[in-house]
Amino acid sequence: MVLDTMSQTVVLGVIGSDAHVVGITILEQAFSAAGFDVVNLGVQTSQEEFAEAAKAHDASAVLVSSLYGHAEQDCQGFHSVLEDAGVDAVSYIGGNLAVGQDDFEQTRQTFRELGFDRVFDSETDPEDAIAALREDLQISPTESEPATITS
Ligand code: B12
Repeated sequence: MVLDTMSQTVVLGVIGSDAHVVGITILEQAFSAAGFDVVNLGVQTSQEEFAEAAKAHDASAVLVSSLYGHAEQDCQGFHSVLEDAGVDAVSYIGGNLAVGQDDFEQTRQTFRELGFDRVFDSETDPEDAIAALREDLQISPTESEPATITS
């Protein structure tokens, strides 16, 4: 089944004590422009706030951002919190996910094991994340040339 982007809600926020706001502001604009209904929870968002918002809005996707190097600690148990709240959504995480990020494949593996469906680095073009979400939600792309997905 091919779904309409307009019916899809994306919950977006910066997890933990992280206050970096520029990245999610860009993501909010990009996902909105692509036709998604975006709920931006802003910076310093707790796991419970993500779960409550995702449940309340019947979100199709939860997008977590983290820049300050504490993502792994902040995301411990996150998917249990989502599950306990009854959230059934695709989950992505992106940003500066580890201090240094010398080996991103290791970082990706770490966050996949924590339960995220896709893991994006700080060089990610928002259009790549949008293309990935369209693929995961089986939404037909509006562009004739889909972006290459590397996550
Ligand atoms: C501006 C900035 C700040 C500002 C933030 C202002 C604000 N309110 O936003 C201030 C000065 C407050 C700040 C503070 C700190 N910062 Co700072 N900051 C930066 C800086 C220079 C730019 C960040 C930025 O806005 N980039 C521009 C946006 C567009 O890019 P972005 O955030 O990366 O987001 C894009 C991608 O990452 C991706 N993305 C992000 N999230 C997600 C999520 C998903 C799902 C997807 C798909 C994609 C995605 O898409 C976004 C759009 O293209 C970076 C260095 C850098 N060049 O990145 C350091 C940096 C992030 N900061 C850093 C640090 C350490 C801190 C502090 C801990 C410093 C300190 N000791 O106090 C504090 C943390 C405070 C806090 N509680 O959060 C480190 C993090 C180190 C790490 N992770 O390894 C960095 C990398 C600097 C460095 N090289 O050391 N910082």
